[in-house]
Amino acid sequence: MRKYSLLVVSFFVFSYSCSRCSSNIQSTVTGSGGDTIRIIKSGLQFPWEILWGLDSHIWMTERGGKISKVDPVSGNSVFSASIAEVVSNNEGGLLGMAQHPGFLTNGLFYVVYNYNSGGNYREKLVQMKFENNAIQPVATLLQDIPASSIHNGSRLWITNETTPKLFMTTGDASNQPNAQNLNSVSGKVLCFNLDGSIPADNPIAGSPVWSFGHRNQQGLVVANGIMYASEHGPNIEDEVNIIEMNRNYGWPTVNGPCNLPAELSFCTANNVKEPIWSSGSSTIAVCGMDYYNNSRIPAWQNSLLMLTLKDASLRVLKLSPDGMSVIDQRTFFKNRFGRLRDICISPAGRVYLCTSNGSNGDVLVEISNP
Ligand SMILES: [Ca+2]
Ligand SMILES: [Ca+2]
Repeated sequence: MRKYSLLVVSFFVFSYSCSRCSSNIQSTVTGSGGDTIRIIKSGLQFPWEILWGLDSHIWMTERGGKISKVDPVSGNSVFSASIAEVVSNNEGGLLGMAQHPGFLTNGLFYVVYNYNSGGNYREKLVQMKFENNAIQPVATLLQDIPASSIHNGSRLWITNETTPKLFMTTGDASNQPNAQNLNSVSGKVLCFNLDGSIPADNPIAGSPVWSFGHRNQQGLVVANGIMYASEHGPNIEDEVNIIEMNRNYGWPTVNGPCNLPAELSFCTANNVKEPIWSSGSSTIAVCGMDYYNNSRIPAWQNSLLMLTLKDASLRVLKLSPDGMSVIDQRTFFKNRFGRLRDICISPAGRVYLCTSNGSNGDVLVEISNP
């Protein structure tokens, strides 16, 4: 395993372009504290999800079907297994993962993956159990979700509430009108109880649909009671949205803000919720996202950390004190590691990134501040 530390100050690339930010953008210098980076694991093949587990290990999915439990210090996989049913097809495969709040005692966790059913490519949400150093499926919460070689989402997030909810993003699976079809689970944010039942207060009785009009969301995080999702735009207007129950996010009619004549009428008629950030006239392919508020890297406090594939960078989106808008945007590590897929943060404030370059050359990177 390659292991090294480098001063990264010289690699920090700043960007102040922020078409959607307010005019009072702060522009203080970051990265002056001697942050270090360390490749903790290499030889990966399209890692898709990395999460900081309740057992203080990094749990990781790889798109081909592998789940690993990684020691964040040594980088060793202390457990790994593959889900045989997973069928990886371009953007499809084993995707998002989340741990049950009681994982340390019940071993339960959730995964989303693509599979073949009767000759059709599909997606399913499965509850699994980690026990006696093995994993096994416990329950299928939702299956036969339309899937495609592109636009399958999917991230999972479990809220920190008295009665936690499981949220899941789905892509439009190449069928754009489905994003506006409330009878379809494509192009949505879905909401479940942890046993897979439908919460009684979901907007449509008996349906997991929570919000709609989404294209392909591959980042999801809840912070300070606010749910944020990153969403790929077509060739313009990647988005970061605040997800609210029963709201329409516009796809496929609306890209980014409601600023074109055809969009304005649709937005008015459908009460479309506009993004709090969008990429404007090009795309950077926004993906995994987490919320940072640790004193280890003070300049990143109260920020969304969002990875990009095409732009091959980490975007630090500084939030307003109320969390409802983006007030500053900076770009780090551009082209240093290649395409970046997902991110997690340890309680000590270390940030972990995984790449999405393929050819068994993907890595897990630790960013810390000694
Ligand atoms: Ca939108
Ligand atoms: Ca627009």
